[in-house]
Amino acid sequence: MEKDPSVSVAQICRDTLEQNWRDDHTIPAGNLYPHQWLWDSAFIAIGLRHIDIDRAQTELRSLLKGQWANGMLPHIIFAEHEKASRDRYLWQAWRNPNAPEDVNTTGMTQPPVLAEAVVKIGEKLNMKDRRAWYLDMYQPLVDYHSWLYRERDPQNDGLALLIHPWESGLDSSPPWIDQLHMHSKPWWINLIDNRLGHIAIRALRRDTRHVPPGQRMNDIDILMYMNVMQRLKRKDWDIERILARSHFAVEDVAFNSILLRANEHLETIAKTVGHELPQELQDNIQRSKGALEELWDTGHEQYFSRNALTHHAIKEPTIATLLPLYAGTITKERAKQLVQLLHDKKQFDSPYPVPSVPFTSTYYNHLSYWQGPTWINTNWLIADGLERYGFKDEAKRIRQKSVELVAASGPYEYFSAKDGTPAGAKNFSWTAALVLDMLSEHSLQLEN
Ligand code: 2M8
Repeated sequence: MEKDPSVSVAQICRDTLEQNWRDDHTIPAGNLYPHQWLWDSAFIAIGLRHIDIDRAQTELRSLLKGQWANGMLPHIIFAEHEKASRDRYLWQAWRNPNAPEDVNTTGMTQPPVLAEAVVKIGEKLNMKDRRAWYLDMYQPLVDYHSWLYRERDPQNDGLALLIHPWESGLDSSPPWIDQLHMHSKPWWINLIDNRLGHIAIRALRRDTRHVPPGQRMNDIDILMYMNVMQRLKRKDWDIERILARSHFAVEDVAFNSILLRANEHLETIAKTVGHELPQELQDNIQRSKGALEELWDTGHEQYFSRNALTHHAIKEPTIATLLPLYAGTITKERAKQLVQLLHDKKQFDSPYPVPSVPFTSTYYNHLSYWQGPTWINTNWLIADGLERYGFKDEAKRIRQKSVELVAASGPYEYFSAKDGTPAGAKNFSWTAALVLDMLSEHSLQLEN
């Protein structure tokens, strides 16, 4: 009998998820990412549901341990072992009275993919179990989405703002680097931007011990990220104090696209369990439905994130412009315009779609973190959106190529969009989980 190569890809993905499992959750990758990340766990649960539905549910329930009293779901729940103490201490979430007492977390969030994962698991359950599952997750989700609007949309414009690039999940994406250099560059950075300074920063970095430095953020940018984080910490992670004197807040296209889709899932969950969402949340959800249009740039014919305080567009093109497809709230006309970008060889069309920035971007580098490579999670989101807008061939190609990348090299963190070179962390959990999902849901065939 001929060997079916897709079987072995699935097995490699399952092994990765097994290897990265820790008691009640999955770490993104050994060494580089030893804690639990919010949107990673959501993507991971989407894949885990094909292997073990209980484990997928445990993965998501474990996120709730970290939920703050104000509803925020933090972007990381820190591991409790000794080796993680430096990270816990660096963040000091305990300075804020809303932080949970018995677990250590960061003081900021990440894209709200949770409702998507809850629904995807629900789809695998019979109606009685689905209702029970949704009931468990309903109030934490309501609290989280209510927090997003209450604390992160102070202008009531329907777009949530982010206070640190790490909240976007697309950490080093050009709009964030642009804003960082424009509004958050401390005076002393130029003084240490020299050989000795770099040696000192490198000695403190843990990530570049595990991944070649050229595939991670550069030393100065990462130092500036840490500096912004320290400033937020000094304000005790209190949003009013943070925003009172900040110039560094962004209404991010990708994050808001994900929030819009998550709202729709939350409505489904509420309907299934027979609950009415709180009126204020319903109003916010309603208001945010058309808000992405605020971020559309006529002239560049694409979406841009914008500075949340000045409302100036940050005109750095990135993959985020395609995420409104996933939101599902844009018109068919807009969706067609985005598909044109996807077909444009100078922009996003590539042998291994979808590059995290278009080829025309001045930031483009084929292996540099969120500034060029293809990531499987953004592929999953874009393909899901394309399919719902009826662009089935485009969706299929993205999934097919994603699976091929992993079949050729294993579940790496990211890959060159030009030649498929694997990069970043090995045995990366969301890559494994989402490829499993693509294989299970879309009956893809691997060529040869
Ligand atoms: C990356 O972000 C973390 C900080 O949160 C890091 O660079 O150390 C991003 O790719 C982020 O999206 C992801 O959730 C995280 C863990 O995989 O790694």
